[in-house]
Amino acid sequence: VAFYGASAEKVFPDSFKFGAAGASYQIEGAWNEDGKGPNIWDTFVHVPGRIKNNSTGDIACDSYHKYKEDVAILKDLGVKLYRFSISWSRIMPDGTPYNINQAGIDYYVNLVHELIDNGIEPVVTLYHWDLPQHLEDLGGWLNPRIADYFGDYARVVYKALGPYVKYWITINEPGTTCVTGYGQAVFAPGKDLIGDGVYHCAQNSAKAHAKAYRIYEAEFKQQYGGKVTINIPSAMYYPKTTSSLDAEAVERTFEFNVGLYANAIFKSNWPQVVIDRVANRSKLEGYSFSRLPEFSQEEIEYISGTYDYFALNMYSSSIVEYADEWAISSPTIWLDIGTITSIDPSWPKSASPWLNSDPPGLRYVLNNIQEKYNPSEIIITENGWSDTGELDDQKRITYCKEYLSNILDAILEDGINVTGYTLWSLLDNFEWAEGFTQRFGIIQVDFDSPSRTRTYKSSAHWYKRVIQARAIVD
Ligand code: PNW
Repeated sequence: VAFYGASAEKVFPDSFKFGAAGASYQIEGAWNEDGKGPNIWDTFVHVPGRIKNNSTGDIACDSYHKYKEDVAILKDLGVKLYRFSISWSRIMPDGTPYNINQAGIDYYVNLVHELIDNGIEPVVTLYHWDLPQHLEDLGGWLNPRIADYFGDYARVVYKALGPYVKYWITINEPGTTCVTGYGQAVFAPGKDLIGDGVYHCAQNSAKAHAKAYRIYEAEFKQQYGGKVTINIPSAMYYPKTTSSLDAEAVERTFEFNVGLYANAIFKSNWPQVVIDRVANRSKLEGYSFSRLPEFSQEEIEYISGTYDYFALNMYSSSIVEYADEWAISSPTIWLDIGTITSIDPSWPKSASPWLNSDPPGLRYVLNNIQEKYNPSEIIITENGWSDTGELDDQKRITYCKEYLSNILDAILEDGINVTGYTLWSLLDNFEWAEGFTQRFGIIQVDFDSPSRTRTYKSSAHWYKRVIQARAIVD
């Protein structure tokens, strides 16, 4: 095999595990089978006009029925990690422990056994955006009690899967839920509360995560020895110019997009720049208080330090520029941030408008995260490329090759302890509001065939060779 570019003959250390990822609502289907309750995505997709082509995840990849085939593919690829998420309402139909659906628990226990029997380690996300509808009816992520509900749910899952799972993720990308679901009405639950709901959601996500972490720590850690964290996405943000104003704009962008969800956990409290800017603007807008809710001292201490590793999602980069204070208009997080973002036109474009290829960005982000939060271990829990589903997906191969090469350099040259990579995604799947129009899989799924036939793309054959060589090959 030929080796690739700058990473010629460099191999991934033994501590590094290759993997692949997916999420419950995007792949499982079986939306109303075997006692599963409705969640906010079930509700959202059935409202005409919400999703491209009015597609739904009712069947998706049908992984609820086809998980053994999926695991066989994972085994053939040679991956050692499989990241999947649990559908909360599949095991607790209304989200509360009053009614536990044994069929739902059995599904995940069977999946985990199938993985382990085939030498694949599960990386389990408790929450990947599919909130039980009943809990949304109580206010969802805007209701401070969500932390208690989430804690009860986490305990049920830890009990069922604790012996088999060493890597836990509480919440996938709280920021995407808070901004896109509660701020912009683009994702479920479709709320348009960009000036304040976003911040309540961010606070309740931190509290819920911490509760689930503390429950594991107190009741399961000693026995099972697993690691728990939250999952945080970060793009790379470059300053537009070398001016100090643009440097500050980059810092603000990072703290509002990453720090808003990470700081309380990996450091302490909200980032100061977020506290200051939201307070300032709230005052200008006539509020007698800040739209950013406060944490009590007790909450700050309870949340701080609730991580055992860093789970990073990284796809893309953007260029950030200082923006003059806008005139007072309705409050939004965008005005609180006060920047203009753009992209470098030379970055190759995927099928997703927000996703452009800038491979060195990943190495920068790994260094930023290491510097800012100093985790002892980082797993890249998502990274991948979208197209329209072609089998000969050369652009995906190029993207993954170059991003993996930068991971390798971060490990070998920068000394960052990246221990895993779960490529997004194993299968073409339901891409949220985009339906099936953007495909991320290294395995093609035929959504027109009742059997949801799986076919290897060129990238799957390539990834298999990379895993075998433990090096970046052509
Ligand atoms: C992730 N961004 O979302 C999600 O965790 C997946 O469920 C999703 O399928 C995948 O990425 C692809 O979209 C993201 O704007 C959404 O940087 C947006 C961004 C990043 C990740």
